[in-house]
Amino acid sequence: MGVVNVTPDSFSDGGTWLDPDKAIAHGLELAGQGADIIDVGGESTRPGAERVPKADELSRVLPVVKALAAAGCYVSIDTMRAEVASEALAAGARMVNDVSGGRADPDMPGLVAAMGVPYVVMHWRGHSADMYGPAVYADVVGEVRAELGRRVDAAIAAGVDPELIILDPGLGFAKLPEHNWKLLVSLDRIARPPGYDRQFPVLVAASRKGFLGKVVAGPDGRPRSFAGSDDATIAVTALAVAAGAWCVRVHAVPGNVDAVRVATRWRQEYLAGTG
Ligand code: PMM
Repeated sequence: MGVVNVTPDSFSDGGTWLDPDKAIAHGLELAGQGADIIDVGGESTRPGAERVPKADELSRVLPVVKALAAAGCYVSIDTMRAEVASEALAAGARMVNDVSGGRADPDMPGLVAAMGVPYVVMHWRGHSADMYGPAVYADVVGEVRAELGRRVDAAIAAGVDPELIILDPGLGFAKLPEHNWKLLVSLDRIARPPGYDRQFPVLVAASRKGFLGKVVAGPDGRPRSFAGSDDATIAVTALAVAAGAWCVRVHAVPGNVDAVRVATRWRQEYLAGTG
């Protein structure tokens, strides 16, 4: 999944793709580089971000979704608002990526159910204005699983087909670096919330996030720049896919496509060997 943030203020690429023509060209470039899904978003969720008015979000994403869908891209709409999701689906998007997992807008699960599209349900504890206040866990993996499980219950109760639900641990959203790493090494547990016998597909969105920049900090201890974290992102992609992740959401596609291919082959052999 390649990211097209049509925002002035996303943490790693804010402002770069705000112009619709540039955003469309970028989405086409990511698709040409091998992204199977193009995720278009019009509201930044960087720490401290305030909400964007719905009209602004719509005017940012709709022309981009429409053009990319018309060009044959499989487009995902990254939004917490049911009305934005609805209009984006009408404009040709085929999947909904809701970082609030249905919590920000109670109409979202019903809309997704009515449209019958894949639904990314991310773990979330509140809006980005206070990103780290709720980052308090006694057992981060257990709590994220339980809270995701309740979002899955709510989605299914609203009529969403369980086959279309994708889970996301929400790296960086109410998570400190140590929480992100614990979740990354527990993807198999994230895939199976309490009370469910099935494995849901898992999406991992570590790309360029600050916890990666810290691990590859320079000798002076300064975290790597956002774009300077792209190789670290590729490393996470390989590890996450080898551990069973279904999808990775990334800003720079080419190296990640190779990592997905290598890790998929690795996992195939691993699964064959372990019966
Ligand atoms: N992170 C961001 C935006 N959208 N969607 C999902 N499903 N999971 C995420 O972790 C996620 C997301 C924020 O990062 P960005 O500014 O790079 O888009």
